[in-house]
Amino acid sequence: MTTNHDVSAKAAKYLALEDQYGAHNYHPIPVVLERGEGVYLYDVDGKRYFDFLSGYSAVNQGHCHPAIIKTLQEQAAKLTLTSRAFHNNLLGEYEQYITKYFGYDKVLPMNTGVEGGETAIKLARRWGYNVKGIADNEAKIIFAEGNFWGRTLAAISSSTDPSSFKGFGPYMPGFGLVPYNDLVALEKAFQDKTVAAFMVEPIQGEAGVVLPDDGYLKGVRTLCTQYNVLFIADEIQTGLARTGKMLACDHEEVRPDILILGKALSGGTLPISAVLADDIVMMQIKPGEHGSTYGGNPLACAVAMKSLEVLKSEKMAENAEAMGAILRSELEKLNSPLIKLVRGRGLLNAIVIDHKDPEISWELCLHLRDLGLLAKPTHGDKIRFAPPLIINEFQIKEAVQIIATALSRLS
Ligand code: PXG
Repeated sequence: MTTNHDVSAKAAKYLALEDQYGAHNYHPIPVVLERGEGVYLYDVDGKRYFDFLSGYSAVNQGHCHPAIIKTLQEQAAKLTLTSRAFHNNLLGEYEQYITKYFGYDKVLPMNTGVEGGETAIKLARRWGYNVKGIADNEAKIIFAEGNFWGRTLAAISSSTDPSSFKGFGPYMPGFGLVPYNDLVALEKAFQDKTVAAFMVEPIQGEAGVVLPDDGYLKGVRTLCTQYNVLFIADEIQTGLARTGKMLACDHEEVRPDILILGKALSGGTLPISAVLADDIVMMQIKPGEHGSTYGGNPLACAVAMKSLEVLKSEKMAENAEAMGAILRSELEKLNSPLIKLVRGRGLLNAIVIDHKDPEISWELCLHLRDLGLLAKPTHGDKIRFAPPLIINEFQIKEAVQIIATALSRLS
């Protein structure tokens, strides 16, 4: 069945501007958004959509959360940036707040998620030289195949996805790979005494919401301790209540040595990331050896504290756990021949499409858009369903109805 998915003349003007003046480094769903409120987004023609992506989990607290926006506006009118050349009255308070919240000695504030990853790797290398006693320039960091942690040269150097790394070499030395969810391979890699750290997503987000077996994270923790290797958890997408616990690592009660957070640390308002670790790791970096102009700015500090506070006060982890279970069971009940698999944890979910035409996922997302729900395929046959964590049961059921209608339009 062919359907006309054209956008309005008004929307077309915005698409044309981006096409002419912006780099073509993305391939977005054709929809032009101008307003967000809670679980909803509104386009330039006033049409309302369920947001089932949540800015890749940056908007866990819902669009324009009133308490976060109030804090943002009040602080923006007072002081936004001092640089780290001087102190500001919010940095220490924020550092105390976030370290007590997650139970680490210290935090290093950065901006984007990928900077958080870079920071964690620098910390691990330094710990490797100063504490573990690895010879200069020999430290190795191990990653899991299928990882995604951003687009910098270091991040693509650890990638197994050719669309990330191909044509951008030469690559960062000192990186190794093991299959995800494979403790035997990890232990083998750890035989090398120059390994300083293993960096891993507790659930692989961009790979298509790939969950490891139960016990994997516990196994990672045990092996890292046994072989004196730092366990770096990239919780940029899985953390901050998304999977039904404050951290995805909490599902197996493991504590990483280095914890990386980003995205929802600002509720989708600013790029704010944080790297948490204990003194034995964090104190290896001395003044002047790492930082960033915007890292730890007072606006970010105020916004991050409020973003963390509302996750707890509004019980968003509990809601994600409950609503995620309903979402998966309602999707399974559809019994659609087009859905090969429904998987996920909390409100980080994906369906895997069963169809020989790789374009079908894109087509399904266009039908979803037409019907008022925004989602995007990842790696061809997977579509992530990750609404803001404030969604209620009624809204979940309405969204699943939309998904059912969209699926019926394809068959
Ligand atoms: N780690 C994980 C697990 C991520 O999902 C990053 C690190 C990097 O965060 P920043 O803030 O540097 O983008 C991510 C990012 C995109 C996109 O193109 C980003 C992500 C997933 C899918 C698409 O913006 N996650």
